[in-house]
Amino acid sequence: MIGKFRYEVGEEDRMTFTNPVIAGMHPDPSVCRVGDDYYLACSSFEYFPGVPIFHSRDLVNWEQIGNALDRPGQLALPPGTPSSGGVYAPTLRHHDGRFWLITTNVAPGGGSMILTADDARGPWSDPIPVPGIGIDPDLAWDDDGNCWCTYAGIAQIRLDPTTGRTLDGPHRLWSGGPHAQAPEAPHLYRIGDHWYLLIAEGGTERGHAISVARATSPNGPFEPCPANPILTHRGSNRPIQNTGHADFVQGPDGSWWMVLLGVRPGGGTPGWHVLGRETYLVPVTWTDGWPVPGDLTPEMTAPWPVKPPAPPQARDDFDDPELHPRWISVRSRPAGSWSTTDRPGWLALHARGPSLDNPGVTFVGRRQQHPSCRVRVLLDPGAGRGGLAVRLDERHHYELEAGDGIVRVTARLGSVLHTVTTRPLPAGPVRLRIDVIAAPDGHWHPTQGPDELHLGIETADGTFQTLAQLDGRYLSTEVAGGFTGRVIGMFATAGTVLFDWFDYEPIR
Ligand code: 6LW
Repeated sequence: MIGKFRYEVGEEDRMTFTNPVIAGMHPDPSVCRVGDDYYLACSSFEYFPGVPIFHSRDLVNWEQIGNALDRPGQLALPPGTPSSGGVYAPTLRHHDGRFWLITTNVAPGGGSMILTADDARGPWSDPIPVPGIGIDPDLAWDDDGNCWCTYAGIAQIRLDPTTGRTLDGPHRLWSGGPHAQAPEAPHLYRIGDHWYLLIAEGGTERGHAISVARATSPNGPFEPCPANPILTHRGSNRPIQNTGHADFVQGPDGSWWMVLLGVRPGGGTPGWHVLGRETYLVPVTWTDGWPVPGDLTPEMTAPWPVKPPAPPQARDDFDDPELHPRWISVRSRPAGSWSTTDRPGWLALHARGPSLDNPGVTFVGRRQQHPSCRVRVLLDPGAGRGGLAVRLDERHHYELEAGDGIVRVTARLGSVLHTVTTRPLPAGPVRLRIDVIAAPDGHWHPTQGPDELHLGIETADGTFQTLAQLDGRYLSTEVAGGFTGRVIGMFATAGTVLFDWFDYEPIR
C-alpha cells in the first residue's frame, strides 16, 4: 500500500521530512495559509532588516522571500539597543485580502506596530503604532468585524487595526497553569464552535511549554484544557528542547499542525545550543474538542507529498546588485556602509566602528543553520581591515581579521578580549575559512562542549591552514544569554574591505 502510494505521488516525492523545517535563529514562528500557499514570519531582535518572511507550498520546504521591516523608516534600532533587544515575536495573518503583521520593537523609542501588505514579498507598509500593549501581540477578527489584539500576560484589547487605536480594554484573559512563569505568545482562533487561546508558558528555556484554553466568545471566559501543558519537552531526554511558542495551521490535506520553536542543545551538561531557537512542525489531532499534538522528533512523516529540500546555495558571489534577504546586519545597514557596485561582482564594506564589540560595526552575515558547516570568503582588504566572524553578540564572537599586513584571530568572551594568534598576510586577496565541527554523537562527557570552531586561511588549492581551534560553548545562548543564535558574516573595521564571494556549506 505504501509502495503504491509512493509510486502515485512520483519518485521524486517523499513523505518524510526533517525537523527543524527552518533551521538557525528563526524563533517565534507565526504562520498563515492563503489558498495553497503558506507564509511564515519570525523574530529578528537587533538585526536589520527585521522579521524574515518565508513562503512554502508544503509547510516543510520554506524559502525566504523578504523581510517585513526592510526600510530604515520602518525599523530604528539605535546603538543603545541591547543584543536580544529589538524586534520580538510577530503574528502574521491574512484577512480581507491583505496580509497583516503585528510585532513589537522593544528598542528605545520602539513599541508595538501593525504592518500590512498586498503581497507577503512586500512592499510592507510603514508601521502603524499600537501604543499601550505588551509583547507578543496577536490579531484575530470575529464575524462582526471586531479585531481583537491579545498579548503576553495574557491580556486583550479591541482595536482599530487601521489606526492602532484601542477601542476597548485591556482585559485580563488567562495566565496559563498555576504559578507558570511567562504566560506569553498568545494566538487566538475561531475553530468550530469555540475560540481557542494557544499560549506559551514556563519561559523560553528548558521549562518551555504550550497550553491551550477555549471559550465560546473571543473574550472568554476561558476554560483551560485538562491536559495542559499540551506539549512540553521539559525534563525529557529528547533531542529537541525548549519547545513552545506555537501557531496552528492546516496542512495541504486539511490535517492540523503547529509550527513552534525549539532548540538542539549539544555537548555535556547543562547542554549548549548555538543555532538559536529554530522553527519546527508537529501534527495535531483533536479529541473532545481539544488539540492533541503528536510526537515532535527530528524525522517526521507528512501525509502529503513533500519534495526533498533543495540543497542550500553554497556561494553568494555578489553579482546581483541587491543583497539576498537572508543577509542581516547589526542594528542598521546605512546605504553608505556597503556597495555591490564599487567593484562590480564584489561586496564592498565601509567600516563604521573599529571592532565587533562596537554596536554599529559594519557587518553583513547570515544565520548558522547547521551544527557542522564550512564558511569561506575571498577577501581583498586593500588598505583597510576586515574579515570573517562568528557572532553571538557584541561580547561573544570569534573572528579572523585581515589588514595591516597580518591575519589575526581574536576571541571575545564576555569581559575577556584576546588575540589568539597572528600570521603574516599573504599578498593579494586572501581566503579566510571557518569550519564549525559539532561534537560527535556517542562520546558524551559532562564537560564536552557543543562544537569546535577551526579558524584559518585556505590556499588556492584548498589546503586549510588552521590558525586556531576554539571551543564553541562560548558562542552559545546558554553562555551569552538572550534570545539569539549564531550569525556568521563579513565585517569591516577600518577603511574599505572587498569580498568577492561568501561560501556556506553544511558538513554532514
Ligand atoms: C518572545 C516570547 C518568547 O517575545 O521569547 O519564546 C520572546 N517566546 O514569546 C523573544 O523571542
